[in-house]
Amino acid sequence: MTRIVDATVIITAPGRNYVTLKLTTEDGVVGWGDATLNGRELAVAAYLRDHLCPLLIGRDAHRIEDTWQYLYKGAYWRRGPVTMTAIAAVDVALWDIKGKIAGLPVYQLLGGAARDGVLVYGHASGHDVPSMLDDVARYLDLGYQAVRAQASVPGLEKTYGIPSDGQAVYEPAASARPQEDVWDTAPYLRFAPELLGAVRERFGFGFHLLHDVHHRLSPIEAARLGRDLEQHRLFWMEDPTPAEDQSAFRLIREHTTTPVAVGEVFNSIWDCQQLITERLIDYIRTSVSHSGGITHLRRIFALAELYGVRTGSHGAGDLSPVSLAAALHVDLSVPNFGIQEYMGHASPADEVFHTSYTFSQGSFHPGDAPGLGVEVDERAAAAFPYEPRYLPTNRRRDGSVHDW
Ligand code: KDG
Ligand code: MG
Repeated sequence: MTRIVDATVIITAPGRNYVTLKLTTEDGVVGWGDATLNGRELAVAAYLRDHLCPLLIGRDAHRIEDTWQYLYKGAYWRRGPVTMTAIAAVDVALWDIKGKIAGLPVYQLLGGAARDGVLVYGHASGHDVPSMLDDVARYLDLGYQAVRAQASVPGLEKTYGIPSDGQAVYEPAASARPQEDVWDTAPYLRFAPELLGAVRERFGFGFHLLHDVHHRLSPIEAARLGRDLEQHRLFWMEDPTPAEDQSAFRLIREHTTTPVAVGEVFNSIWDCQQLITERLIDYIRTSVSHSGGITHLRRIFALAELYGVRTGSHGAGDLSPVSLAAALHVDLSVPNFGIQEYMGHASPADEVFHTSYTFSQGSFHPGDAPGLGVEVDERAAAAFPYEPRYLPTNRRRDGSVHDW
């Protein structure tokens, strides 16, 4: 028995907002969990502070599965991003503690390394095709073997996912309300095949090419896009349609062999059960921090393995370095690993989060420090206070709200 004696929530904004859970045992062992939910950070912080932290005091830090079941089943209200991000933070912090007590990196507790490294994809983008191509070249020069390509859609004033000039990452500006962007599907559907074709024309087929649709299409539009992209041999077409409509993917599947990846907005195995068991997708993008932690993510990945679906976890900059480290430990150990997203973090983040993962030739390794291999500098964190920031909202040209 190793009792938890303290549970503290830290909110900090080194480049963007992050919520971090710190659990401390009676022996002074500290575990960290990421509780960041982009644009809804304070809701998870309150869920933890008001409802979960008091329940954790006095519990045995070693009983990870029991704590997961207790927080999930015991609440009566199940699932949803706020609940599952809060449970995830607890779960990941407990795995960190278990690893530190055992003197082993978390991946060793998960069965050990099933591969030498974790293939990642980087985010190339540009305001037009030539600048996007230069960005793809930059990633290939850095040794990446997989690159996601996005570019501003001609005719639209703003396109999500394209950083301002000179910025490495795209982050929402501090603001009390979400910015509102105009979205128009027709020019996007004309432009996307041209954009991805330009990448293949200049760089060939010797690396993995990915593209994110951000849930913007109807099923038949997605089917058409998938067909138009087949010649460019994508690694995946991500989030073609709003993800909660699982049966919609059947229609996409019937029309195209372009592989499909979905799941960054999912929070539980129930959200992707049909997609996996009916083999409607190729990659499941659930993440450690938004899908109930290591304990639940492993369950999703095990179900996916039965149906030949591979993993491709979300890893945007709004998932903190604690999340990325936890993801790398899982990725290294699961048999059906596919790829891991790596967007990186804005530079002040490394003042707060001290990491031990390493990058080489397009792959990451989580390192061999006991636990996750990430420590949080609370004094540095205090220098970056929270500011409200939101993902943008989309409206069609007629003013109506469009899907994300
Ligand atoms: O919080 C949402 C972002 O992480 C998301 O929009 C980024 O789509 C994204 C991706 O694939 O990283
Ligand atoms: Mg995405």
